[in-house]
Amino acid sequence: MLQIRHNRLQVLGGLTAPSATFGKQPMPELLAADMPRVLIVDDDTTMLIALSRMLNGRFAVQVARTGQDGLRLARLDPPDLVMLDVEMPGLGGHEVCAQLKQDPSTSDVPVLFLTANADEASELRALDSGGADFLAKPPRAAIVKARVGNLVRMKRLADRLRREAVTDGLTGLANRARLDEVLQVEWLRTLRNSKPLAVMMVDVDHFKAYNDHHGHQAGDDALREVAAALKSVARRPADLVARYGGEEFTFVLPETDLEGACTVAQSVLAAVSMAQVPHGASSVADHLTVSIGLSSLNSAQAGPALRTADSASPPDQSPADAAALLRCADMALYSAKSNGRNQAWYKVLGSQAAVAVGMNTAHKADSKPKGPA
Ligand code: GH3
Ligand code: MG
Ligand code: MG
Ligand code: MG
Repeated sequence: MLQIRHNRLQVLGGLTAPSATFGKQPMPELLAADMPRVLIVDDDTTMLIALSRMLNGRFAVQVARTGQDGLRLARLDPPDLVMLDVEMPGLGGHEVCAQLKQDPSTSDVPVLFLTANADEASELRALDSGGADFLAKPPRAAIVKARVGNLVRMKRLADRLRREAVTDGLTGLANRARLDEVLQVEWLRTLRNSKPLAVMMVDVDHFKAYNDHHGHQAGDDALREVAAALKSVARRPADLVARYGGEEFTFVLPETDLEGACTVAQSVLAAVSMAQVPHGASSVADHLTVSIGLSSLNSAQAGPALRTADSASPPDQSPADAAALLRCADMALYSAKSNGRNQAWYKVLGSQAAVAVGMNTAHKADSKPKGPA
């Protein structure tokens, strides 16, 4: 039933389920999607079996017999908890824990130490090396379940808080804090790798009028629809679409040149139009539309652009930076608005003027613009 291969064994879903044994067909999809995952690392196979049995049913258990294998498995797919034997030949538990804590991909995974040496000094050392808790061998089932349960609950809560800290509550898109962080990272990466970077500001047209006409609740629903349409366009893994604030959204498109960004902008105009969210008070169309301003930084421009403030902005002595790229996109957005909305304009960082990307696609034939552009 339990097979050991290459000095490690892997148990998915518990030791007693035949489908869960390593070497047969492991079927992760059979696991409850949110079953907490526990990785046990111990050189003693009897201990691995005993601990796995204790956790079976409530946790998806994976095991490793060496510190090296434990580290490798943890990095491959970080679990919710690592149970770590202190005394192992080769890489010992303290060293494994220290390495897990140094690696950003595993640093948030709590470590529960197991040791036969339950004295004060070894308990302190375990905690000093970054361990979250400590269990004396031989382990007792009730205590193991309680400690593992507590640590996993805290880990999941911390994960949720981390997720919520970077997510916009209304739309589920990345929030402003996440946008700032990603933009800064991508800006620096662009300068380092000499790859282009594009950003795009997307602003819903006549949204105040939408709220006034359809109600604030419908306004919230409409923003969710727009967010879904934008999300469907940002397809590359590195693309980010965030809610900048209110009815404004921002795309960060790494390794995307001006031409690529213009294509994305046209897809955004089309996707929002196709969502066909009725807008009973727009001068532009009978459905919700957006205006877009985009800007790009090409690798060849990275040098000069870094030294020159945007030439069209008011006198500004500060060097160009990621924020300057956003400001530049915002100026292009202003042009898109003042030229009739439901269109995209671009402005290259350091250039004088914005240029139209797309044509108006859905003007109401009989409508006059309402209010100032
Ligand atoms: P323009 O075409 O020039 O962009 O006009 P606009 O009416 O869209 O722009 P304005 O800045 O005048 O108004 C933005 C509106 O967006 C006003 C505000 O009430 C609404 N808004 C911002 N955030 C939310 C939100 O979370 N929910 C709802 N329902 N409305 C919001
Ligand atoms: Mg041992
Ligand atoms: Mg706005
Ligand atoms: Mg608006």
